[in-house]
Amino acid sequence: MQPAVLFLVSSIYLLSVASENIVLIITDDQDLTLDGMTPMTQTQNLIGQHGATFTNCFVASPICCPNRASILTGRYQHNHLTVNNTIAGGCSSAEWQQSQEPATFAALLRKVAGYKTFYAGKYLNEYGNGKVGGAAHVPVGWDWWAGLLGNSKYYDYSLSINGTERTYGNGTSDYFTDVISNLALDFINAHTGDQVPFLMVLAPPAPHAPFTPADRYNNKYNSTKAKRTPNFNIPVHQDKHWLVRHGPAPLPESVLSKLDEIYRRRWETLLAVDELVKTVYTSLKKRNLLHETYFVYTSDNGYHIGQFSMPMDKRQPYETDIRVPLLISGPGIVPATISAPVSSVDIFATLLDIAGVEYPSDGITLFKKHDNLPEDRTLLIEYRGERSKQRPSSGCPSDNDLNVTLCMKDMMCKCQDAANNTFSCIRRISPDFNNIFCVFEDNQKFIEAYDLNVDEYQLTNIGYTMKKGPRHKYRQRLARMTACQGVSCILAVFPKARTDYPATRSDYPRANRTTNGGSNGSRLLLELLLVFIFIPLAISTRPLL
Ligand SMILES: *[C@@H]1O[C@H](CO)[C@@H](O)[C@H](O)[C@H]1NC(C)=O
Ligand SMILES: *[C@@H]1O[C@H](CO)[C@@H](O)[C@H](O)[C@H]1NC(C)=O
Ligand SMILES: *[C@@H]1O[C@H](CO)[C@@H](O)[C@H](O)[C@H]1NC(C)=O
Ligand SMILES: *[C@@H]1O[C@H](CO)[C@@H](O)[C@H](O)[C@H]1NC(C)=O
Ligand SMILES: *[C@@H]1O[C@H](CO)[C@@H](O)[C@H](O)[C@H]1NC(C)=O
Ligand SMILES: *[C@@H]1O[C@H](CO)[C@@H](O)[C@H](O)[C@H]1NC(C)=O
Ligand SMILES: *[C@@H]1O[C@H](CO)[C@@H](O)[C@H](O)[C@H]1NC(C)=O
Ligand SMILES: *[C@@H]1O[C@H](CO)[C@@H](O)[C@H](O)[C@H]1NC(C)=O
Ligand SMILES: [Ca+2]
Repeated sequence: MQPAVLFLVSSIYLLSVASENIVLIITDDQDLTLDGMTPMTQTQNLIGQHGATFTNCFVASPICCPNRASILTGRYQHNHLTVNNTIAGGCSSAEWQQSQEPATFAALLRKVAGYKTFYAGKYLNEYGNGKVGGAAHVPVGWDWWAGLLGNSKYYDYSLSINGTERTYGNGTSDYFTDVISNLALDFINAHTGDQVPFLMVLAPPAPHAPFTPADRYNNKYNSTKAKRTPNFNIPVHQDKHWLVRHGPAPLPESVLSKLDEIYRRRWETLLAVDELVKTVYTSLKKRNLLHETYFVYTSDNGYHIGQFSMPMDKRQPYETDIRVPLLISGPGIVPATISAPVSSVDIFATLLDIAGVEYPSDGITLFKKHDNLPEDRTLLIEYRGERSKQRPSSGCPSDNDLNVTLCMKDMMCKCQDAANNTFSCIRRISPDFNNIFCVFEDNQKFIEAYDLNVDEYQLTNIGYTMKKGPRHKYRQRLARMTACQGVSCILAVFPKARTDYPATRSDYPRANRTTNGGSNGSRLLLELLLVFIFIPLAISTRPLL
């Protein structure tokens, strides 16, 4: 479905030369609900305790490439059109490179606010593929580029270093997280500090499969087991969609011990990330740059291990998979725990706001004033299930069905994904409400809905037991959100915000920033010709569910 497109000319106003640096750390598959932040003690000390800890941050899509695209562009999946982890699904595809990559936060910060930009780590899963430019393709907006070719690995991988492929082997010094740390130090040490601010993005592979800790952290969590949440390995869950119902439940002890091992190894991989954060923090401190640097720490998606007797993965609409950590520290941010609901699509506007740049997106800035973030917000979560690319040889009966994928013999042949594991959900959090409503695009048009105020572990699907009226309203709101663009992604379900959110983002009142240092704001006015797809949507003023 291709929406009608109206091209708007928009302006970007750079009101002051920003002086604040930005360090964004994006981990791979780090959950929040299964205590995925526990190993990050330094990170919690240095960033968390000095800044804002967001307790209700949700991904736009519980999968790597689509959500990384949402972080980079501030757009929901239906707007950036990266729908899965393959080139055909828009992951680092030619279309992405042409239409989305020129307007990532990096491209805008560099072009409009004069930032010097640095990227080291995993980018988009298909980045570096020969069909889409290989290692020679350096995405628009990056001055220093060290992007991983392909998906997360810890050893034996290649990076594109400023467009030239460099391979890394199996030696201790090749450990990817440590390589990122060293590249970051090179960049910081080369930074002269006197003129332009910098943006650093650090995207380590942890705690993604294959869960390889640095040698020095091997077995650090020997006695740690997968978290036994109340929904862990429960035997009956007939109210879930077909993929969760499929296969044996509960899982036998032999599988649980494998899950325990994966859980602890994930934590062990994170210890090197915690060290990376400390290393970067310390070196900025030595360079006397801390007081003018923002840190943002998040993950591209969450993770489940054993919930509802599913082995381990993301790709599901449950809290384990859709919640991610988010910490922000920096000048003017007072230590606080923020419960306002926020999304991965908000990171874009937040980073631009730090630099005083405005550009339309589906999210809102979190930087402005945490207290004033909407307390009542409905967020969108979209996921398109993948099929097998070729006939799998897992040895499971499902090998004949190309519509399912990621089936593992040593996990009782349970499959982690299927083409019809495709869903969209609205997740609402407000002082009164805490719920999710999902509709699957499968033969049953299956509905899952939970009232998390009374059912934190999503044990009871109320999708079919709620009254017809509320279900109809949920459906309408979901339909609006899955078609939203720009401000309508807020307006569609937050009518009171109508006056708060003007028609174009450039009308947005600028927030004042608290800064200690940096260069003076010489006033500049830059005009850019921007193309933005904008569709005004009917706004409901009906009371919300
Ligand atoms: C990458 O390019 C930047 C900017 O030109 C340069 O300063 C840096 O030294 C290069 N990095 C490497 C490892 O060659
Ligand atoms: C690293 O080890 C793997 C598995 O042993 C091997 O296939 C690969 O060739 C090695 N890579 C390098 C660069 O030596
Ligand atoms: C953890 O277990 C492994 C074997 O399973 C053992 O080699 C290692 O010494 C143990 N480490 C600690 C810290 O207990
Ligand atoms: C990814 O999405 C594209 C576009 O919808 C589709 O053609 C392709 O089959 C999907 N890939 C997988 C592995 O499901
Ligand atoms: C796979 O899904 C397609 C529709 O997406 C359907 O036409 C086909 O029959 C399915 N194949 C199997 C083996 O179920
Ligand atoms: C989803 O697809 C799988 C694999 O083709 C099929 O076995 C299953 O019946 C489908 N379920 C629904 C609810 O569409
Ligand atoms: C920012 O500061 C200026 C001057 O001090 C003031 O007029 C303006 O209202 C402030 N803006 C906000 C959003 O607080
Ligand atoms: C800022 O501007 C004032 C006057 O406009 C000047 O005195 C001061 O030195 C400037 N500070 C910096 C850091 O450039
Ligand atoms: Ca991921």
